[in-house]
Amino acid sequence: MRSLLLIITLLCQVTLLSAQNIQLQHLRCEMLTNPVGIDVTTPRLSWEVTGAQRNIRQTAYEVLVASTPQKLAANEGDLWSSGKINSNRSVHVAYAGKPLQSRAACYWKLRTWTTQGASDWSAPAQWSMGLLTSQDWQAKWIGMDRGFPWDSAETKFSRLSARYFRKTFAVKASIKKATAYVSGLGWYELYLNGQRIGDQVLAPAPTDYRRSVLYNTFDVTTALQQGNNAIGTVLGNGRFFTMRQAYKPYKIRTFGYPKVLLQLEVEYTDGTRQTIVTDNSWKFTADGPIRTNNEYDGEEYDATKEMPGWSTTKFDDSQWLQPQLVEAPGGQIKAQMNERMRVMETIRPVGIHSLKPGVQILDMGQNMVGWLQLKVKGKRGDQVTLRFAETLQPDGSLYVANLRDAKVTDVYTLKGDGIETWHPVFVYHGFRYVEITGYPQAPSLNDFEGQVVYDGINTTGTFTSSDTTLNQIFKNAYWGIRGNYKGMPLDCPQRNERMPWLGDRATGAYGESFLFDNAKLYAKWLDDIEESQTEAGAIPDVAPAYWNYYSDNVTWPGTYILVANMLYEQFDDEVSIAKHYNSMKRWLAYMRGKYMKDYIVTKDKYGDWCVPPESLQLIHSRDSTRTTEGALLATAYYYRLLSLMERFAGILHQPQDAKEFAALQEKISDAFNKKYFNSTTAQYSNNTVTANLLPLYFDITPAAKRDAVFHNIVQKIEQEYHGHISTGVIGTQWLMRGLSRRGQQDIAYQMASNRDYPSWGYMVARGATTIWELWNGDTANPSMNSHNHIMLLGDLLVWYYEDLAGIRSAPGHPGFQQVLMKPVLPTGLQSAKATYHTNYGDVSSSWKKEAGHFTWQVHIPANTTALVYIPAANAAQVKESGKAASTATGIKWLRMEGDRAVFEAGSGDYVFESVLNEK
Ligand code: RAM
Repeated sequence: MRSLLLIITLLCQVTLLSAQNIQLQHLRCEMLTNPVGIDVTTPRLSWEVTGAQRNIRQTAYEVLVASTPQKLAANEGDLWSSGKINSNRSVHVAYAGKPLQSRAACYWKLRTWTTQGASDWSAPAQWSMGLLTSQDWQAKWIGMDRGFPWDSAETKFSRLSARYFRKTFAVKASIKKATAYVSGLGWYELYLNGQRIGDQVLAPAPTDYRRSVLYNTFDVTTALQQGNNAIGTVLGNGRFFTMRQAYKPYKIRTFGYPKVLLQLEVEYTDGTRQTIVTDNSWKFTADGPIRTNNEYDGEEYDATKEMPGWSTTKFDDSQWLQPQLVEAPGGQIKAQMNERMRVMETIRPVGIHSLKPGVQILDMGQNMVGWLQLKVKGKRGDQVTLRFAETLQPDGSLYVANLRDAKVTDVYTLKGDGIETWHPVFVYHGFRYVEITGYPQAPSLNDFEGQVVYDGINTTGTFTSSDTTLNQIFKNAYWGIRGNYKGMPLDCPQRNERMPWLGDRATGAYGESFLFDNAKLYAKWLDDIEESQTEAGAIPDVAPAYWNYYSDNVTWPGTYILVANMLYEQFDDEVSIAKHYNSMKRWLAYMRGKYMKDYIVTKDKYGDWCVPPESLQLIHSRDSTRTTEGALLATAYYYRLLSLMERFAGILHQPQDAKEFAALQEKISDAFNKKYFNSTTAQYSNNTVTANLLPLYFDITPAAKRDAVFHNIVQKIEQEYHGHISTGVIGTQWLMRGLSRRGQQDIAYQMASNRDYPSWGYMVARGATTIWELWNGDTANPSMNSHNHIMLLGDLLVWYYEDLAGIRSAPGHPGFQQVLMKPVLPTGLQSAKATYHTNYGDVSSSWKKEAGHFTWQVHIPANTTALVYIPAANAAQVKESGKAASTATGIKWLRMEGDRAVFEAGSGDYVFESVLNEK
């Protein structure tokens, strides 16, 4: 009896101990933390299991979803009670409860069982449903389809004044919940009783408004007051009113004058409801402080025109107009499922100098994207003018030639009321320097703050190494990538372009996914791309197609398929593949029907865009030995895309399609080799690195010839380019992996760490703090020379993580459920350290080489395993935490593979050591 008691006590202790040690974190619904107003009816739930022990694997879970927090607390999952499910799945578990209705609030939690004990119930998380059908909307679109005398409404540089709307209404006591659903186009700000609602800026995310219009949802329960209330909204142009560029109507899409749709729903404790909607009972003015606004040209704010209290009940709106009921923009109204933009960071300027009396130049120390906030004191009517640029001219003035005709000018007119603090709201600039004119006193650094604006997504990756050039390139990439996220991935943030070009992100999106949790942004972008598809099946080069570029090439539109593959590999997102599969197939068929001749795709547009030119002044090379034939690029890419489609067909259980894609690949590779391959010299076409690399990397090259083709690539780089890059936007997407994974990591490292032309390090040596559009960005023609583009990165960031740090999702285990940890160790690089937050938690890898000794600290998140490749002559050389690795817990010796000892490791922290046999 006593021993039984003892056993029971012991068991309790063990369970208790386990319960404390296994924890659940980062509960997410549709990859978002506590999202409000979603419109996915089968949302996918994910969580992270953590614990200090090694080798934690989830064996089962139980999810509860309740309609109230009280029910959840009482363990009553009235919406869904999954029961104990034996499964190791902790990412994208599809909701399988009662059908979810519009407006439903869902509170959820879960517990898990693992190989190392069970968890307690997690802390609760929540999501809410948005308005799922068009019948849920009673609101009407309102606006004013004309300009005002002070607007330059339809000129080349038209900047409308912002439009203000307001309405007062009364509510009863005992509000249970109030929710606002709003779409204000191009961009809106929302106010209730004088208080700004939410921290989003430049919302909603842009779309082709003829196809989709996104709305945002806010819980405004606490912003309402008993009795009278006032609601207000301000509209800016954004991408909706783009008359500014309407001098090229064949090229640029504009959608009309700004308009808003807003619905505020109040739910009382007694079960009754009240709905306040936009209609012609609202009041309207365009005569407020924001005199002009435009994404490209800037914002002008006149504080003397402020309307104190304009979104409160006390305001007298008798002078305001009645808005018009206007036509709906046409697109389907949908919840914005990607993160809203916010001010994500603030930075202080590092220097200021006077250019001439009354004009100063401010240096932010970093090429950034967002706006400048200023603090200023002066007389009513004083005007401060701000102009922005990425670089300076030799005389210290702004260099604006590369902005083309974007005016990038903000103007603030003072009201003369003590210290005034201001920043614009309907614009962003890409800049490092600001020219300040008319500042009333001598400005000091403390008067300014740079506010960095981009999508509110988490930074997920860090990287440092013993090489300062690599580290600075990484930093430049980090600033460039985030600055160009604007609800869609832009090419650049500063000149009169700012377009979501597909080709720039083909492999870029993949590299970026190691630094940023960009899953939702890119899932949204795939929707944009699908919406831009023509009846016939064409996909444009820019999507949303604000620029009407349907040039029918393969390499730019092919990003559609490459990005879907990235979402699958990095985030285990099958839904995007399923959603877009038919459109992708349709596009490939369209291209085949129109442009494939004898299994060669004949049409191309941009070539291997931006190969390093032979002269420091040229934008594009004129030397035909540097450029690669368009049809070769198109056909090789088409082949690659087919192999991804074959894979997608497998995932979606479409064996017939898979067979057809495979058969077509075979025909194409035969034709390709016949047309471009010289088997005697083992060269493709004119023997550029790109021409040889694509067929080699894509497995078009006959197996027996691969070494010889690779040898040609290496020779070309070493002998003709002396260890420098010679590929453009296309070739560079495969270059660093292509070299490293065939044993030439030293050449890859040399390219990555060079500081002379052409290289990423050359940009660093010239003081760049972002990545340039051109390899010779400091000397080339300004007509196409942004200093904040990310397309030249190619696969560099993928290489940083997968190859240098050795953090890669193991093939066949999408989304990092198994991590392949196989760092390459280039001669001369002494250490590398990276962390990457996967859907399971942090993976980290930190290795160093010291006098023939290799030390490697690794962290593997719970519910994953890793294949760990340790450099060693044999397994016996490998130690873990000071002891023979073969005796360590959590790891299993698998085999020797070349100069690596391969172990399988469960989750946990490890310190591996071994002896290095460096040449
Ligand atoms: C430029 C863009 C973009 C590129 C196209 C082809 O205008 O900046 O980066 O994709 O050209």
